[in-house]
Amino acid sequence: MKKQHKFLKTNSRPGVVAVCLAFIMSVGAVQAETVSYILEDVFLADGSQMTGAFDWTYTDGDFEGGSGVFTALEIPWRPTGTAPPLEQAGMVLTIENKQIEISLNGNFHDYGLDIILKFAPPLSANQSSLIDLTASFYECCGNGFKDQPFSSGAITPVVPGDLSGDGVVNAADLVIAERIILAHITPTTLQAHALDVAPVVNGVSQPDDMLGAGDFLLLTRKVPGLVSFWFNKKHFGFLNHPTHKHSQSAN
Ligand SMILES: [Ca+2]
Ligand SMILES: [Ca+2]
Repeated sequence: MKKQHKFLKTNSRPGVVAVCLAFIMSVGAVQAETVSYILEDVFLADGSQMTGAFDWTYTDGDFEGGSGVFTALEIPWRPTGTAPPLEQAGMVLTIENKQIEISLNGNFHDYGLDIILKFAPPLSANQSSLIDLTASFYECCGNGFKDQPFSSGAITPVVPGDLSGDGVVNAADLVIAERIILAHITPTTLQAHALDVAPVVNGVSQPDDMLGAGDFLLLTRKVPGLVSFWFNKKHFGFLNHPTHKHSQSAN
């Protein structure tokens, strides 16, 4: 007991207390970071495409320990009306840094939905992870007719405004953006997500799944640093909306 008392006494020195307080304050200041990803060119062996996007939120220094939430998802061959909507309890949507699992809980077990997408390498904040085509599989629709492997795909981080895919946002991206908005070129899935930065509400980018003049104008202001915003993709409730539409609205 005498030793313990001495130990406590040592720790109660003002300097140590200050260090402890600083530590507590620094822990309290740990920031949550979010990276948005898309399912890029994820195709089944029969040629149908699975599309989706999710946010990965983690605390500084613990990327692997983050958690993911889908913001969009469309599962091929999934008949409407025979399974619970994706936002309901029947869906099991598990995103980890090495794999995604999509299945149904016991009440809907007969539907037979079971999808595993394994990544190699694990999620990265700035690089694509390829789908492991051997370890991933797709089972759907209860009768086995649609069960098949995946034939391609990657999990790719989206840098808002980076349409060229080089990780930085500059004039070269504006050139691409202009051509997309003028419908001179069709955006890739990655470009469609990266360009969808408007509208901005209270300083937070809230993509609306539409590409229009508002997105382009925001980008022209962001490139020279006139605006700063966070890319907090709003959660869409897992509606099937993988296709970005051109819009003439200000959004
Ligand atoms: Ca770029
Ligand atoms: Ca938009």
